[in-house]
Amino acid sequence: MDRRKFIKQTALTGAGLTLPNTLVSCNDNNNDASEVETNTIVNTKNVPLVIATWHVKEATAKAMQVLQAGGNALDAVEQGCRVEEANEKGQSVGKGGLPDRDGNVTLDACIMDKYGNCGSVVYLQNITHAVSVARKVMEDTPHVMLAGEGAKQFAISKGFKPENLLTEASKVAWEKWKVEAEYKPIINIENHDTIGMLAIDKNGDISGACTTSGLAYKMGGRVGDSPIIGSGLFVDNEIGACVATGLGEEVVKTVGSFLVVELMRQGKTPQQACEEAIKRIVDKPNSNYKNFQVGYIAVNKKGKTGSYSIHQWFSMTKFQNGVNKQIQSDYYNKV
Ligand code: SD4
Repeated sequence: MDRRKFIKQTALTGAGLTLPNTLVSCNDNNNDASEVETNTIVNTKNVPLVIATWHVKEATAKAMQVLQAGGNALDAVEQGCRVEEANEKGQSVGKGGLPDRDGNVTLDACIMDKYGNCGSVVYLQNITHAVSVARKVMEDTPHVMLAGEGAKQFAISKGFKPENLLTEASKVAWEKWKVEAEYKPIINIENHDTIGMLAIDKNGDISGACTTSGLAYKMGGRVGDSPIIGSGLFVDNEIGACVATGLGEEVVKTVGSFLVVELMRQGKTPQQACEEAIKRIVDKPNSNYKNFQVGYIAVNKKGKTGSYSIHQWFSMTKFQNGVNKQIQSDYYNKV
């Protein structure tokens, strides 16, 4: 089952399905709930390291290739995310991303380096590699965030080539959706996923990136958590980093990735921090959590990782010590 269908199905039914045998159990998540982290020392045995949301082994392999060649974490996450952006079969990111209700593919992305510098693009159209445009915003402008037509013109001025991102497959899916679609945001009939990636390089420095076409069939102009620093992504090179996936509105409301990093700063392991951040969402008065998915992945300065989601079937891809594997995430809603 593709992950979009899975998220939709999980959101609607909470159904428990058979664990795909390619997945590694969440116990392999290099976490230890009883251990209080000090977070200050890089464990050189654990690095370099790459983790990413969902099953994206080609993307993590590309990022690890950069790190093994002596590249830094920033280059690694950019190159890794570009693999998914260029993948037309992935209907959540870059080229081939599912459009909004009006048929426009609009991209959100951000990137953050070891110094706490960051760059972001929102509502970017016709440019496949949104993550690289975000990096240019970070490095070549005095700003953090560029939106819409301004972001597109900036990208073109930097040599990015405009192209049509709506593939035939995504157009057909959109036209099918339109037959029954109500023109208002009903979250549990929508599909979503994204790629977020975190890396630690051989020097022990951390960077992260996140790129998405956002919610399929979203309202025109809608922007999610993915380009919002602190929500979709946060990196603190002293402590660790976190990246989010799922229903961006709920991540933004709790400033999710910043929250996870701050919880690690207070001594929680990456796993404990992800669990606490998910709990913040589900424990809200009148929380509608049974109808949406949110997942976090996190890494601390020691190279320990964690992942957690509201519903089953969220996973993380992790490349460490020569092994590139998909790890099934533990989750909250076990009823
Ligand atoms: C958004 N968080 O636009 C993104 C989409 C996503 O899994 O991550 N989907 O809300």
